[in-house]
Amino acid sequence: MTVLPNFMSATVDEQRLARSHDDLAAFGRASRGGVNRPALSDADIAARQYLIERATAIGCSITIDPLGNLFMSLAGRDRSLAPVLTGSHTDTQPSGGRFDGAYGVLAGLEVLTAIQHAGIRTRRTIETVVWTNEEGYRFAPGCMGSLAFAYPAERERLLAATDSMDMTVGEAVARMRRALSDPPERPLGFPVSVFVEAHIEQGPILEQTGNKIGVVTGIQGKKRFEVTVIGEEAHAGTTPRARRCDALLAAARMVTALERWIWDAEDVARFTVGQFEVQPGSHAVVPGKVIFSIDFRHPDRIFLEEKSSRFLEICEPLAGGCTVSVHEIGFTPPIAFAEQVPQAVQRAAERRCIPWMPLLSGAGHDAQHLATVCPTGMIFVPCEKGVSHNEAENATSSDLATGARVLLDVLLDIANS
Ligand code: HGY
Ligand code: MN
Ligand code: MN
Repeated sequence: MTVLPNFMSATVDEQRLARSHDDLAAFGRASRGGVNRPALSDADIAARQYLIERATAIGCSITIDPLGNLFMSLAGRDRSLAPVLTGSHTDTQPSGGRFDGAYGVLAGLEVLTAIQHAGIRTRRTIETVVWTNEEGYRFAPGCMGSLAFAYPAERERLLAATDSMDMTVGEAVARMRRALSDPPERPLGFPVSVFVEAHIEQGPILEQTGNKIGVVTGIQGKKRFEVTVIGEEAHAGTTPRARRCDALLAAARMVTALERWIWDAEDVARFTVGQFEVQPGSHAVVPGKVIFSIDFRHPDRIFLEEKSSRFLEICEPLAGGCTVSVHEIGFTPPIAFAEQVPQAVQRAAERRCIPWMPLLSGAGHDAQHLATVCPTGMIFVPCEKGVSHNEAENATSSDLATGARVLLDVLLDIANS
């Protein structure tokens, strides 16, 4: 058994990594070739079972913490040292792709497989983690598992969060544990040496510039809001315009005005109304209530705070007899990764003569919470036309393998430091 790592012997297998993606995409396969795998759903549980079988087959130990974060650990020589973590998420958006999240988990599993096949025993344990509920679609907030890991005091609040069927996270985690035959429990949060997450870029820059590795420097900030407009239900046929308090028309005016308020010539600000609920939702009733979401992102915290501080002031004059409230439901400040990990990623790309560039992440990731408790970084690989959160999301097996090779080198570097 080779004790000291031989960088040449541990090799990422492009075909094996591609097959892993095909296998995982089967859990929650959607009609247009993508994946619909809500957090802790039957499909997500099946995906986790698949990962546990693959990891166990290469000698990993399996543990799950109170938020359902799943750890697949390849033991190092010195268990007293804090482990090196990699990984991402298996839950997806309802019309999600095959790579968002899955790639970070499968690249981590591929790295553990390559190390084990090469007979390498690293100094530190290396663990691939599946963070629970990153997308924040079934339960809010998103990045829930990594948030609890970084801030264990949030445990009870997060376990009490409910989905649209009033099932709590705690109940869903217990259900998942039973289905997975109760793997050993791990405490919530433990010392970590470094966390490195591989992910598709979910944007067009790497593809447009011909670079194959994004050395991620940080993640932009995000504010989330819920806007509620209350008017008066009325008969669609008999109610004169002058007598209407139409919540939908008022909400539509507000969305247009907010978009104009946030608009920036440099196209950096990101303003999205992804949810728009109209009540009672009958064609013959003037809408009495509308609830819509705002997902607002920008690299500059001041811009986020200054622009959003005037959202209510902009909406109220457009209410047309309705009432309006703007409720902030989430804020993740922009973060910059400490130089140690981005530099390690850059060195690994340069050592392999892979074209790379620094990139700020427009998307949120679990790394944003790990960055508050340990040196953290991300490795981006290109995805076709930058399309993501869309069933057409695509990435080539070659690009996925390139990112996994850089991840292998970075993890071996750190695990033997
Ligand atoms: O919304 C995000 O940025 C992440 O993809 N969940
Ligand atoms: Mn993701
Ligand atoms: Mn996503």
